[in-house]
Amino acid sequence: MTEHTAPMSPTTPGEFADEIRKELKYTQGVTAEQATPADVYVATATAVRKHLVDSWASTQHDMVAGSTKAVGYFSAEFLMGKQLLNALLNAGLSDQFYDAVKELGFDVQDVIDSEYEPGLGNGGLGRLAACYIDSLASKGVPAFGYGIQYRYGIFKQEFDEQGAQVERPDYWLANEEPWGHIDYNRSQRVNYGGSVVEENGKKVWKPAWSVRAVPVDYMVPGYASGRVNTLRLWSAKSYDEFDLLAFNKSEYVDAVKPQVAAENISKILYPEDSTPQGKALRLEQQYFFVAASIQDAIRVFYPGEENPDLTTFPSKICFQLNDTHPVIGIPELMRVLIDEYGYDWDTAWSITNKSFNYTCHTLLPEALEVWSAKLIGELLPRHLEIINKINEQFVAELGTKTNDSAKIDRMRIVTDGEDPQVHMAYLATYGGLHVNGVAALHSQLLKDVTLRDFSDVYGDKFTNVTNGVTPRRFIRIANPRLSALITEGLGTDRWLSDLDMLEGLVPLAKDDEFVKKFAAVKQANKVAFSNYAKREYDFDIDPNTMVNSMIKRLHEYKRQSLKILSVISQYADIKSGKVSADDILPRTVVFGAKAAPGYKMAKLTIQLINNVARVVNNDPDVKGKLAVYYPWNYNIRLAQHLIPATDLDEQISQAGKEASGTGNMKFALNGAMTVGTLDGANVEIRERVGAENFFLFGMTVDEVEALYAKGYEPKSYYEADPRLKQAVDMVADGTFSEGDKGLYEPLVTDWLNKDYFMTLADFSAYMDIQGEIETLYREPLEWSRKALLNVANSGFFSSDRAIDDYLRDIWETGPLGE
Ligand code: CJB
Repeated sequence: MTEHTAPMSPTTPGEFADEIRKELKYTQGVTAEQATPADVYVATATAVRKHLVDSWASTQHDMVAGSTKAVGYFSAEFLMGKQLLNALLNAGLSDQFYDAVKELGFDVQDVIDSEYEPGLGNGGLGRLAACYIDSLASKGVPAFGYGIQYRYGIFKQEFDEQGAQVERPDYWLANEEPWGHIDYNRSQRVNYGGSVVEENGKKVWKPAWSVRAVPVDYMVPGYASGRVNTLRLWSAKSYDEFDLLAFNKSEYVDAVKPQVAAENISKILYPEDSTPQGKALRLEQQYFFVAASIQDAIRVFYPGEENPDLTTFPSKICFQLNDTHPVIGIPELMRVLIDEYGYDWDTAWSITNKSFNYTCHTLLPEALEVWSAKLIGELLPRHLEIINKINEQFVAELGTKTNDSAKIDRMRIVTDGEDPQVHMAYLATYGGLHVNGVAALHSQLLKDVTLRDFSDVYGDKFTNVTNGVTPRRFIRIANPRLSALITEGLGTDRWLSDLDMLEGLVPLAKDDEFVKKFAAVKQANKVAFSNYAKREYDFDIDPNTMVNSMIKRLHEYKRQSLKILSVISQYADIKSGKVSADDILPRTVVFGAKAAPGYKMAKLTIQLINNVARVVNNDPDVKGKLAVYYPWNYNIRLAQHLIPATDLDEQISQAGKEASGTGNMKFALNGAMTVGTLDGANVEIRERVGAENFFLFGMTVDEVEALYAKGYEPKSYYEADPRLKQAVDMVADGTFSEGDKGLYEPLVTDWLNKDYFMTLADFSAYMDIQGEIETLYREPLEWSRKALLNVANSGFFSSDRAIDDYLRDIWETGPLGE
């Protein structure tokens, strides 16, 4: 497909209204008069799916019949966000929808709000997967997203009276879910446990129990490509529906036990982010979806064939491992090829090796998954044998490449010793063709530090693909005002599938009239966000203040504590009269973040932020000058509202810790200015938008390392900067805990004695740059000019570009029919 502009469907608003009426009547059994907005939402979803079905079918047909290699994106998380507006946009029905809903007598916003956001991911990694399948479809590349349809997504976050995070279950499937199609006819059997025996010289796995993996298919419509791919999320069902014998003995609970155990596999998303969770159930989940997906891919690409020639498999599909979670797929494909299709080891290895690639998303060595061999052996005994054999082959191969036995020892996939451990990142690196990091700096540090031994020996495997975000969701849908202005400035909307075209806005940054229009868009978005925050949270946000946002998971390395300490310092300065009223730039600081339920320091930071907000917002001395808000339950929907309204975003992680970040890209593309460290993709954003259009502060990776080496003493920074001392003292003295000096003691003790992520060391630099930020903000035209240049120069951060990189450097495939 070469056309770029999204085709408008020929369906008229009146016709679309009729289609919605029909769905109301025949699918939901209500008349338009009886219908609620939620009914209209479901009916619209059903109607729009019907517009996509033909393209879905032809895409699948062309994929199987043609010779273009497909991509299987294996990810334990897909954080899709709401589907309705995206599906309408890509079906060319957005305008018709607005008119049709009005014709039916409903409020469009009520209908949109009826959709419940699925939370099948934790954060950046899951959202990236969603952006990538959007871009794959928009480029017309045949692809599957493969993952799990968790029954409970990421927990719902609430705050209690004390400002502490409370987690509530997110039973998203309690509501009607019109997008997923459950396909019982294409289920797969996934086995677990048992033992391996030898029969006729062959290894045979005798599993102890099985689970039925049922696919739930979601259409992934491309923008302006005429293609619709599939997101296939597996749901676990029991084979043993009910044990009648046990039931007859009146042991009802025992009777449903096997069913409950099996269905538990897809019950809940682990709410951890960037931390390993050594839970058996997690390994069960990982194996569950990759085993089902591999069998599914063979079914799809060799339809009806009993003895397929699987040496052609790598030319049909390649699997991308989104972090280490799906790495068990490597021994699984080996097992399938050897045990089920009779290939010899070397042939199976050659097929497997070409079928996988691995994306690493972290720099924290402790966040790379390691499983005990014992656990793998209990759950997947045949896989443990295969992993051990891969390890033997690997160690032998290493012996031909280096004489450094200590290095070989460090690199072992399976460690020696009494309680051997399996390093999934090492297995992925050896078992696949390519390994990539997610930003230039990250990929470099992977090679130099985290996977250094591997890059020494297998340097050719290593590459970088800087992350990207989809401009359809994060500009067109989230920020219609800016989209319209961009289209006006460029004279076309083709930029939505060719984001480099944003560069055409660079000359317009010299045109004061255009810059003023751009500023007016931001102001209108701030008013809209203020209304949204009132409606949803009962917050009173003043849209005439600078909106300063920090939204991401709550993690020590991301340093929300740096931000809140600076807020406390500003508060103290305003309150004490140290800054005169004229010098105060009114600011609204907005946080959004969930903490892993077991992460104590992160949860205490949440409590601190909430209590700083309570004290600051209720203090008449700072009214109109400083306000802090923490909307709970941060999710994609909130991001879509807040990002377009933000003036200044915070990307302040310790250098060398954030692999990439993708929020930073969304903010730049929506015309926020960034204050940030030289970490992750910040480095590339700054390079592209220009150093003069980015507020840089803080230590570099090298400086951080040098300080660790020298011996870091946070207390010396506390003693040296009175602003910092005052802020820390206020946390310690009960100002934000109604006099309770014990509450934040763990935080204060950590800051002063350990502070692994060097919040205190970067504090002064962070405070100092605030002056620069405020000076610029007082010149609205200049601020907006720079913000516009951020938009104009951030086209590189489209997920379409990232997918181009993957296609060229890793997957070696492209759009269907080319
Ligand atoms: N990331 O969201 C997660 N979860 C993990 O378990 C590990 C990493 C994040 O992935 C994003 C997408 O690549 C990155 O932008 C982000 O830096 C990283 O923390």
